[in-house]
Amino acid sequence: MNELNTVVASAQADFNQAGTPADLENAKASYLGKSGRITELMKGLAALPVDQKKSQGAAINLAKQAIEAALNARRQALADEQLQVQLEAEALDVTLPGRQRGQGGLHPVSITMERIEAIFGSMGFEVAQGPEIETDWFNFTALNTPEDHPARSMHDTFYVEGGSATAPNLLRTHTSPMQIRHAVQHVKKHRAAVGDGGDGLFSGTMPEIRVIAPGRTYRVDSDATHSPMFHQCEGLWVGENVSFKDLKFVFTDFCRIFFESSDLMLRFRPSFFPFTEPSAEIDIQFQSGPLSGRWLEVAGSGQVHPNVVRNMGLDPERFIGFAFGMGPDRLTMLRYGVSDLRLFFDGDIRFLSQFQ
Ligand code: 2NL
Repeated sequence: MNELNTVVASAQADFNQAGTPADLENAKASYLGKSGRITELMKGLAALPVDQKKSQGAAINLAKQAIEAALNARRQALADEQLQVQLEAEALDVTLPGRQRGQGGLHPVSITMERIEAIFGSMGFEVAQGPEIETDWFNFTALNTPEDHPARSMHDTFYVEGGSATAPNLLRTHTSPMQIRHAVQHVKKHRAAVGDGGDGLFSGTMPEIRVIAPGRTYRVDSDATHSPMFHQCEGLWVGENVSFKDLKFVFTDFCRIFFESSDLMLRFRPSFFPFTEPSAEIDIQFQSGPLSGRWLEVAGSGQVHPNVVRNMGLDPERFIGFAFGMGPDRLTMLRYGVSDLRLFFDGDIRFLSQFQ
């Protein structure tokens, strides 16, 4: 009896000493294994007389159960300990703030484009958008550009596949071709609506054409103030009685709203473009702020050339109007005081995020 108590006490002590499940299983073997203490005691029963066999057998069984109970308790304790360590290692601080998704925003030139569209929209202008790959006809010929004009040279224009050998397709160098497309459609739709089947120049009555064409344009040019891809926004207003006075009013109003400056001055300086006659560069002058007092060129403009009116399908004896073209990239530089155009196209988030 005494010996059994000692064995149980010794097993409990060994089990409690075991620091890992592997140690514990080793300790178990020396009591319950093939040649463990309990197993050896069981084997010894065979040599005892029958009357002692029964009582001694029951006593060994009790000891064995006590050892198994101690073993299971220690197994559980080790498992609990291990779980505790794991929980501590994988602890989450649920009070930390969540990770935020970075907030996106509009590119500064897109902000300018949206402002331009909203301002001209409020003056009754439609917005026309169309192909960046153009034909020679829409980009040059329809706009009264002479065959030998330098803008047509390979040094200035990106030519692409398609079109004819003498008039290859190209990346549009301005957004005027879109205005020609819009005007031609406008005239066609109107003639169909009023049942006019004629195919000559139109000289009836028709709602005015009032449209802007914003978008990407391309020229072979690259330095601090020129990018091979840049933006343009052109405007066109054609009707029976639209004059230079209307151009001055519309563009002055636009500039004062765009630059949020009611005392902004404008100057129309004589110039030349193949598609307008007469033509004028438009300069602006701020009356306050860092650019105040300097004349800054912001757009080209003029009365639409009769040949261009004709290419819209309209009789120039009846229809007249004005057009203008401006660079939203440059307008953005002026509005925010940016000195290098290339910053807009480098995609550096440190620069771009300043406009949000
Ligand atoms: C400039 C010059 C200009 C036009 C663009 C135009 C369009 C049609 C008919 C006639 Cl459909 N003209 N556009 C007219 C004058 C100047 O732009 O320096 N742009 C940045």
